[in-house]
Amino acid sequence: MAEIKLKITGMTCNHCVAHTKKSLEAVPGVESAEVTLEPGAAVVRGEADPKALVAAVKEAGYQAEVVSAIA
Ligand SMILES: [Cu+2]
Repeated sequence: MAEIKLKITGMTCNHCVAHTKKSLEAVPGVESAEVTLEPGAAVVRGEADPKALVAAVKEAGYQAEVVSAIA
């Protein structure tokens, strides 16, 4: 299973964290997503397209960039 790490900016509270987690877990292929506020980051497990993950975070109202993607 692949593990993709994202840097996320724009989250300010635990509501943002929950919103981001929900958005990531809605992306096809995602098994689980762990999101932290400080530092703003996510670890996504599954077989998702990293670009789709970034797009989902943007759609939720935050900014994301891929830090690493381990197949
Ligand atoms: Cu918030």
